[in-house]
Amino acid sequence: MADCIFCKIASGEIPNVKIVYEDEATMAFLDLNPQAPVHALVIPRRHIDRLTAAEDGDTELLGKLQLTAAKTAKLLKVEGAFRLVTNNGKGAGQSVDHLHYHLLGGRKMLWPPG
Ligand code: DGP
Repeated sequence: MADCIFCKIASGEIPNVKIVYEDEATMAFLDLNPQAPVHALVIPRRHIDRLTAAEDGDTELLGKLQLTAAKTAKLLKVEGAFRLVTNNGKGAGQSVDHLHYHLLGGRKMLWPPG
C-alpha cells in the first residue's frame, strides 16, 4: 500500500532499518521506539491491515509469522523468555495499520500487561 510505512520497510525504501531476519514472505526488524531491551516487529511483507483482516487464504502466512517470531527470538537470544503480542485496532493501541507482532524480551514481563 502506497502510504504504509511497513510496506515501505518491506520493500527496502526506508534506510537505517535494523533488520533481524527476512525471507520471501516475512521480516523482523527492531522497533524505532523500544519498550524493552529487546523489541522487534514481525510483519508479513504483503499488506494486511490487522489480524482481523486476515482471511482463510492467509493461513500459511500466519503460520510463517509465528516461525519468523521464534527464529527472531533465537537470533536476538531471548528464546527462553519473550512476549509476542499484536495490537488489533486503535483501542488496543494499534498505530500502524499493517499487521505486526511485537516481540519483547530482555526484561521481566508483567501480567496483566495493562
Ligand atoms: P503499534 O502501536 O502496535 O501499531 O506499533 C507500531 C510500532 O511501530 C511502534 O512500536 C513504533 C514502530 N514504528 C513506527 N514507525 C516505525 C519505523 O519507521 N521504523 C521502525 N523500526 N519502527 C517503527
